[in-house]
Order: sequence, then C-alpha cells, then structure tokens
Amino acid sequence: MYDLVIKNGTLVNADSTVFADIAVSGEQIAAIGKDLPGRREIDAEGKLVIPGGVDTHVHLSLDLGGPIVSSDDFFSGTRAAAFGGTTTVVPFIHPGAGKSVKEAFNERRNEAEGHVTVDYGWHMNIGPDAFSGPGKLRTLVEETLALGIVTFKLYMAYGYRLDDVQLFQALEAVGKAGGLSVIHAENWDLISLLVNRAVAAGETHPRFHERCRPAIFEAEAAAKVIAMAEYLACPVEIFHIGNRAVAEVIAAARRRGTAAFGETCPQYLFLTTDAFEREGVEGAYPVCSPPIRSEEERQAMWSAIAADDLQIVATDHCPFTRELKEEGLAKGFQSIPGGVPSMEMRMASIYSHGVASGLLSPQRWVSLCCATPARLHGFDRKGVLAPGFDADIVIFDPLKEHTLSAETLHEKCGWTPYEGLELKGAVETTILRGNLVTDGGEYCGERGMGRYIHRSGIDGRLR
Ligand code: DUC
Ligand code: ZN
Ligand code: ZN
Repeated sequence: MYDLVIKNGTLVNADSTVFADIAVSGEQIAAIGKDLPGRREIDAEGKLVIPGGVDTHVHLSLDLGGPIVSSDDFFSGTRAAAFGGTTTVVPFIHPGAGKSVKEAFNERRNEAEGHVTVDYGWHMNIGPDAFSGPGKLRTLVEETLALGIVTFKLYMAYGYRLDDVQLFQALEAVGKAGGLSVIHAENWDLISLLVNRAVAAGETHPRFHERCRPAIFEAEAAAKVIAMAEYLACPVEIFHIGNRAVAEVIAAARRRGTAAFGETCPQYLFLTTDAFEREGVEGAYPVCSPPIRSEEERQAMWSAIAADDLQIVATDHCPFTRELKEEGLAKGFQSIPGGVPSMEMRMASIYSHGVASGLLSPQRWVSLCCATPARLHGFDRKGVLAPGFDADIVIFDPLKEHTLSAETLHEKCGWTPYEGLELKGAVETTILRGNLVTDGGEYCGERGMGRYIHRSGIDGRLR
C-alpha cells in the first residue's frame, strides 16, 4: 500500500506520455503502473499529471538599493509559484563587497528558510569584486560548489558587469569546476550611450526603454560570450532571450556542437512594445531588461521554443510595487525599476498558447518548463515522473478556461501585465515531495515546507 496514488491520469514526461497511476511513498515517486493501491487516492481521470515546474530564474526580495526591493519575498513568491504549478525555484545570491561566500549564503538562507513553500537552489553572482585579489575567483567558485551551488550568474550589464577579460576568466573557472554559467547578455556601454542621448533630448516615455536597447546589440553580446564559451569548451546558458537575433546566435552555436542553451520567459511570449503605450503607470509595468519587442519578435520566440532553438522557459520574475514603478516613471524611463511577475502564470500560459493551440506537444511543454531546466541546472531528482525522483507532481486540467487577473493571482505586487489574458488549461493540484501545497485554488501547504537542494554538478553529457 502506497502513501498516495494519483489514479487514471495522463502522465506526461519530456519523452513520453502514458495513461497510468502514479504512486508515492514518503517523499518520492515509488511506482508507475495500473491499479496501484494507496492509503490516499486522488482521481485524475481526464487530467494531465506532470512533474512540478522548475523555474530556474526568479528574483525574490531583490535589493536594488534603498527602498527599491522587488515585491515578492520568499513566502509570497514561492506560494504564488506553487499556485502556478512550480515546485522548484532558483533565486540569486549577490555577495556584497567584503562579504565571504559563506556569509552571503547564510544571510540569504536566513531570508528563505522557514518561509519557502517550494524547494529551491541558488545562483551565485560573480561580480567584479571577485577579481580584486589573486586567487579570489578560484576560491569563490570552490566555496560556492562546496555549498551545493553549481550555477553562476555573470552580468554584462549593470554595476555587476564584467569586462571581457573577467568574463572569460569567470567562464573558464566555472567551466573547469563543472558548473554552469548563466548570462545576462547586453552591451552596457552602448545602452548607456543611447540612454544618455535620449535623456538629454528630454525623452521620458517607457517606450524609450526598448529603443535604447537595440536587439542587434543584445545579439552581439550573446555572440561574444558564446565565442568565449566555445573556445573554452564550457557550457553556457543565455538568460531572458526576447528576440530572433539572439535565438539565432544560440541555434548557430548549437549546430556547431557548442553546449549553448537559451532561456526565454512569458513576457517575451505574450507582451509587445504596444504595452508601453498603456495609460500612466501601466505603461511602466512591462519595463524589464532585456526589453519586450515587436509582435514579429514575439512570434519568433514561439517558433524558437517549438524548434528547440531555445530550450527553457523560466520567468525572471521580478515585480516591483505600483508605487515604485510610479516613482521611477516620474523620473523618466531610465529610472523605472525593471521586472514583471510571471511565476504564477508560466505553466498554464505555455500550455494554453503552446500546447492547446497545437504548436507544442505536451512533452515539449514539460521539457521546456520542468525537465530541461532541472537537468541543465543540476537538480537530479526534479523534473521527471519516474520512481526514485522527488514526488513533485502537478495535476493539470487541460480544459479549464480562465482569465488572468491581478485580483486572483497570488503575487504580492497587485498588478499583472497579463491582465485579461485568456487561458485554456489550469493547475488543479500541486504536490511537493508527496505533500499537497495547493489544491483547487486553496493553499494547503505550510510556510517553510520548501527545502534547500544541495546540487553536486550539472549533467556533463548535456548538449
Ligand atoms: N532584468 C530585469 O528586468 N529585472 C531583474 C533583473 C534583470 O535582469
Ligand atoms: Zn538578467
Ligand atoms: Zn533576472
């Protein structure tokens, strides 16, 4: 007798679909088969049963200085994730100047532990501080790996940005240690030039956020970092891709045999620059970096995920309150804190406009949102429905129609750039390591039930 059996569902993995029962013992999947007996049974006839979503790019309590902190903390963010069918998230550690890796880790861990309601790992940021003394970079990488963190964020923009030599050395150190570098690829110098010119010309409208960040410069930055990774023979993932030129850079590198991967996010699949023309602060809500683009680019992102030119749909979830967006807008487009909420709508939206519309197979949906992010980021017990894997399971109603609204979403910012978006398909139940977190729109988890996942490396066979 198993602890829990989900009966009669359509089980979808990245490589197969079967009609079967799935049984859980303790925290793990114990069996997949017919007529499995459970102390507790859930009927999933007519439903899809999929691995819990894995969102390998989220910002929780991101501190941009002073009062500018992203609005979802570790409880509100992970609870919203669970409502949306995501059971593993990866936020960031940014070690400040003069702080050891261990200190930075413990500080962030204290923010998360006791509050998270899904499992989590971390990305470690390698900033310019890592190059301020001999041996510092190597020590940072070694100490990070010892803490179970195998993914490292390298910025080509903002105050954390690395110059070419630092970028090369960071890629090299991470690659040699068996980790994965994840990249924010933009050309900061040219963006700064164009922003300064626009500001000097008196431009303030949010639409200038996109105009000062030409797609072709983003592609140039991505091509540069991929050239380095190719030379060093180390894997690399480009984050938040929203235009065809960057997707083509990834696809071309992969054709050459490079272990290059690309992530896109719902904002690039559902929003266009038209959103900047919304009234008042609503035109500031969709400001994020890299920016959302034209309708043609939006459609190109759907084609790219269907063609495997891009491999992951994560979120870059990073909303700020209406007040913070308003204060930024009052100073001009360049001061609007960047980021949108997408954590809760990700799984259902990709199903609806990808699978239900006939563009993607259900397996591809699971690959993009669950299996590939888990495997690429070293979560070796996540993203797959099979005995021995964590019992992170989502029961999904493929027929339920609903409309996205800030009023019913659980993210804390109180707005969504997807207001009114109609979806077919909804998360019904989210299970984390055998425990119900949400069911039928109700939260039934416990604050703090999520666990830090210590990772030991990424899959070296990945391509
Ligand atoms: N871009 C955003 O818009 N917000 C958070 C970080 C990032 O890269
Ligand atoms: Zn980024
Ligand atoms: Zn980000």
